Amino acid sequence: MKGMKIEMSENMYANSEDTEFYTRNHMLGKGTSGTNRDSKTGSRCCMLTAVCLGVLCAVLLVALSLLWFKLNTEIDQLQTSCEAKEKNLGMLSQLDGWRYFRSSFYYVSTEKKTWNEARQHCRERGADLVIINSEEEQKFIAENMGIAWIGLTDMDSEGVWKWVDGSSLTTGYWGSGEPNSKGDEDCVVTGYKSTNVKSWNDYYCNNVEVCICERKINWI
Ligand code: MAN
Ligand code: CA
Repeated sequence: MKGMKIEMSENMYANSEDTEFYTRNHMLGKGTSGTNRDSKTGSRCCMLTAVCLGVLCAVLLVALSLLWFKLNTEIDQLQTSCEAKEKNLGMLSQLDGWRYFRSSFYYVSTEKKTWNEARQHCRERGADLVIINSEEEQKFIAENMGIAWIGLTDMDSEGVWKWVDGSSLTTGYWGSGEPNSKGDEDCVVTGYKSTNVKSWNDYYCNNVEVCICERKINWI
């Protein structure tokens, strides 16, 4: 049907062109042969170009769809394999006392130590005192946790809280009324007074407490 329509309209177009050429050439006293044929060839050429472009578009569309499908499949596969790896890491870490959470291993010491000794204890295990970057992480470490040292101190400059990697504190989970140091409480514990998420207290660095060590995973 479509083919017929195209052919019909093409004939109509050709016919109207015939008439136009006939009239023009008749008035000029010329025949209708050469120029008319050129025009017909031109219009066929246009049509062919349009068809070619259409086919090209269709091919591109199919290629893009295939690429999109392939990419999505690969992303799905990667996600599944990452989830499986995370699960394995989680299971493995429980074996020797380390717990896994979002790209880090955590370990709670059994012995009580001063803040400096606690930091040393973590470093000897390829870790450092924990740095808390989110509420989720704070919730994770606060779970079933009493008082424990974390990697936060203002021992270099009173009131300027720094993590053990040198970064500044942005969000703190201080207990009510904390920090309240008068210059003598430069190290921070979590789990002070309550099991609430907001449970940090600035404390004497020479007090002896258990500590939470964190070892980040370098995926690269
Ligand atoms: C109270 C509070 C804390 C403080 C300790 C020191 O519990 O004032 O902020 O760190 O005493 O023992
Ligand atoms: Ca305090």
